[in-house]
Amino acid sequence: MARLDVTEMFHGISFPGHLHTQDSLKLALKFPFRDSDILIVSYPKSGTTWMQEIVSLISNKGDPHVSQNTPNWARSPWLEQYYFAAVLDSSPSTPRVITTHLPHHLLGPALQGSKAKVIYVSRNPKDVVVSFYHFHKMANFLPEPDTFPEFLNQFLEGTLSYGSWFDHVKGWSDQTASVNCLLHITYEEMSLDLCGAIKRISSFLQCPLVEDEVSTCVKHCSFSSMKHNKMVNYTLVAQEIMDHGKGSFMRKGKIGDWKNMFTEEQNQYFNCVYKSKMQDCTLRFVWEEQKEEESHVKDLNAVEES
Ligand code: PPS
Repeated sequence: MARLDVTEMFHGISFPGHLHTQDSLKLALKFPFRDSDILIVSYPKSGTTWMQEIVSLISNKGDPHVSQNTPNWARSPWLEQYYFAAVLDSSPSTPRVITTHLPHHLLGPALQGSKAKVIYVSRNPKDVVVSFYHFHKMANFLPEPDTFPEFLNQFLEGTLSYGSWFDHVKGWSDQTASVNCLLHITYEEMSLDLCGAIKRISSFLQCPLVEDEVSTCVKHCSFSSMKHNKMVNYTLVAQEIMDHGKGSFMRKGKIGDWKNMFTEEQNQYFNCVYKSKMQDCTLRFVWEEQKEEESHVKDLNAVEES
């Protein structure tokens, strides 16, 4: 299945035709979840692969054998991709670990009534858009990106593949009541305290670890370990599908790389759009940079008021 230039429009969202078909997308919405399933949910470039690795390592008590010998897409396949059913049938993993980029308004109904454990990973959208931009350059199944300013506009308008970041994050965070068992964790939390994040996730999965096992998990899911692990760094994917000469999937793995791409104007515009689109979001996100900017704005307001 190549279909590198095909785009599937599904419920108003575009999906790369290389990995998705109308049938695979329709089937995803009717998937019969089991209460024992673990579902990793994210908007692209938010730390999906990292979470897949963390869950694999936790399930194996820190033993890296599985994560060093089975590709991540076979261990925790994407629900909406065309090969999903075949991979899931042959997957040895119990509980089943499933990944998805689908928004809540599409997948929520299939999860209703299920006790599947959902882990939602989010990341500062400024870093998401930068990571996504670089990924578009190397992934031949995604449209060649325009200039960064144009790409940024498409991100803010929600017209890129997989739809709007804002709708995705708001959908999964505002609807926690309709998902029985949901853990929301950010890329930033994992980056700032990987050990603490692993403990939180293992406790949520009811898979307790002793300190030594936590340390081995930390070691094997560090950025440098994962960058060199071909089961997760996507170097197994053929050059015509991902052009490894144009970049690496494990690119920088940092918080705040957006500062190297955004102009001051773009940052201000982004903050305005963010504020207006997120005003109805009940959850407060602690993006480091945003906090600094907000306190700066508060300071300015205080000066204006005095
Ligand atoms: S995808 O295509 O949606 O599955 O991409 P996703 O895995 O969600 O996101 C890829 C970004 O996550 C970074 N990454 C990590 N950062 C820190 N530590 C670890 N262990 C790690 N693993 C993956 C990866 O480098 C991409 O971010 P950028 O900013 O592009 O480096």
